[in-house]
Amino acid sequence: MILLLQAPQPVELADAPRRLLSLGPSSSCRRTAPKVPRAFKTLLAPWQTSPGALAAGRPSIPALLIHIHIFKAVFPRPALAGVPGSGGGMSGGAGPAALRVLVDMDGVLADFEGAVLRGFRSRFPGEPRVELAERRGFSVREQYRCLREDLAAKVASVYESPGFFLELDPIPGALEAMREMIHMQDTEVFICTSPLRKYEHCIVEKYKWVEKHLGPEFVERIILTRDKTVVSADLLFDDKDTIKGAELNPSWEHVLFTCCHNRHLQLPAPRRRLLSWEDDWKAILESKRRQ
Ligand code: T3P
Ligand code: MG
Repeated sequence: MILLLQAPQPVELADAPRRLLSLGPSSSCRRTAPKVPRAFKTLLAPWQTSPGALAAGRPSIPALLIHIHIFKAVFPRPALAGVPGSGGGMSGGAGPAALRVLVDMDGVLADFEGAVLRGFRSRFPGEPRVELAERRGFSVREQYRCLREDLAAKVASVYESPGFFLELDPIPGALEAMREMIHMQDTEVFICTSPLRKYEHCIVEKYKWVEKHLGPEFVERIILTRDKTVVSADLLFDDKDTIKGAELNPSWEHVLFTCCHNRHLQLPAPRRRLLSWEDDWKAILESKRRQ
């Protein structure tokens, strides 16, 4: 966390907690995080000094604008498992300046749609199906239901089968992009994915898929949740057009990853897309760093 504050003179990091409270009401203190936790104030309380006493005898120095990376000193982010100290995504300790990126799995890293169509065609060769060019809407099951009521259960049986998630093909360029992103300075990368309600095979196979295609280090970076809105990050690349959950104002910007079922949607400004992994995902990360 970065606290931007106006101080009467440079503040030593070791001295920062006392000074922070001694600045008094005339100091400007802008928080870049939504809330200063109660624990922070409690921790600082013993250092609190009367602003009047401190001000007495202090020469008048023009105010300086300073950044104090105070939470790095006071609340070091606990290191996650991974390569220690790299400063990049695997260390988990990239610091308060790190950009946190969530990358969805199905439709972004793994080709769910292609596998559903192939599986449906081989299992139900005589039945009508929805070609990828005709896919509309996130839910495969709902589109098959519109085609014919009983096809909903049939298509669901394809993606609920053992082996379905493990055998998904990687989306072109996804693995290379992830390997590059994870080594970027000041960048934390997580794979944020939802399990099916019928989760028996899906969950373990998602873990195995990540291990098989990206290696064990990335398994440490899996966030499995039915509600992505409660996960805190700067960016979320996801093919689902609308992501709702308990948090009405998620911290991340949702960048829509183009997939057969969402390519026809017109996004209202300022929403943006990543057209594929050939598209300029690095520019999106950089634009977010500048904000
Ligand atoms: P992810 O969050 O990685 O995109 O719903 C469970 C997972 O399966 C979720 O993975 C999305 C994917 N999925 C689809 O993409 N389309 C569907 O119609 C269904 C049922 C699931
Ligand atoms: Mg998805």
